[in-house]
Amino acid sequence: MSLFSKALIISAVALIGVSYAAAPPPRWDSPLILDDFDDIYGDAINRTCLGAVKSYSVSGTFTKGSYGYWYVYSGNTGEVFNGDGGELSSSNIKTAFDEDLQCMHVKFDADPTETGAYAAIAANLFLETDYVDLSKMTSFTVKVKGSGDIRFFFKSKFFQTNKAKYSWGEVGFPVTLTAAWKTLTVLVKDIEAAEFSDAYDDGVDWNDCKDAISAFVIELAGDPTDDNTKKATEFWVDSIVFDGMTYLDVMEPYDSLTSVKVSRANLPQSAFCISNNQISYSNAASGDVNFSIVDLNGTVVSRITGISSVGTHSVALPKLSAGSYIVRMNGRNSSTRQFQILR
Ligand SMILES: [Ca+2]
Repeated sequence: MSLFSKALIISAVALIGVSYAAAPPPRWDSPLILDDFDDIYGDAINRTCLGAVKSYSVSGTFTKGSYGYWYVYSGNTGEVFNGDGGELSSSNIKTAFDEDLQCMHVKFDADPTETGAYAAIAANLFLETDYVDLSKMTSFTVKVKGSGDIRFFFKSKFFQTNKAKYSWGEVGFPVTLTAAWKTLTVLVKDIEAAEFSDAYDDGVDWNDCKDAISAFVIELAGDPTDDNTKKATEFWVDSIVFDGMTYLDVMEPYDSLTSVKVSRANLPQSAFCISNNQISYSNAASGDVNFSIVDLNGTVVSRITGISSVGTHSVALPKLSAGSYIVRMNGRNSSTRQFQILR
């Protein structure tokens, strides 16, 4: 036996030896994730984790409602592209998300001589007309990398109400991107109106806006070291979390929660475990669950329909040839696990 194959078997055994502890059931008091982009294999690719929760609450059973969705806008020479350089629009917003990295990957461009250029990708928290109270938020955290300058900001009722006075400059935080991933946590005290805006001059900040927020936006920002000109920007964004808040804090109507049971497929951190050639999972409420088994070339080698009723279930893994596979649990928010088969 060559050293190589020995090493391969040892590492495979180590992997198989891992017994995944069953994850605790997801709870309404889980951290409030706007989006982790981990459910991008679903057919409602532009929906956010947060939006999925609301659609469940309203109907009492899980539906893919039109809540919490990503969209793009641009103008005055500003443009929005996907990672492959294709122009993004609402009809192809799916391509704004990298399926391998399970994150957003977008490029902005604008004529640097056009001072009014703008380009952005945004998520309504629920609907454009729904204002959400984020007063309890202590900071927001986002994983980000890339090149150029972007700004995260929150669309608020305050700016809508005062649009005659403040035509732009909604409260947010600018970031100069770096090639390596970094986890950025922005304290609410650092969220303020955009520099050079009338709102900035008047000291408008998070406290003015926090109780009525409609959207989270990523926009092309000026280079602070170079006259604030807007240059081509490329970025990857992942795991947008509103720290200090849970799903309980944003559910409406709050009272309906007591009668709503949560399907783990509908919440972030849905989970399952693999052991003894079986996939085990549990449903807190009934709802469709299915699994895809994918080889390392990305080919789906098997699809398994799960049991949809309430309770803990196990489904058998099919016969597979030796190799490495990824199992995806497909619900509103999918999760994945990797495993290896030895023969
Ligand atoms: Ca992700």
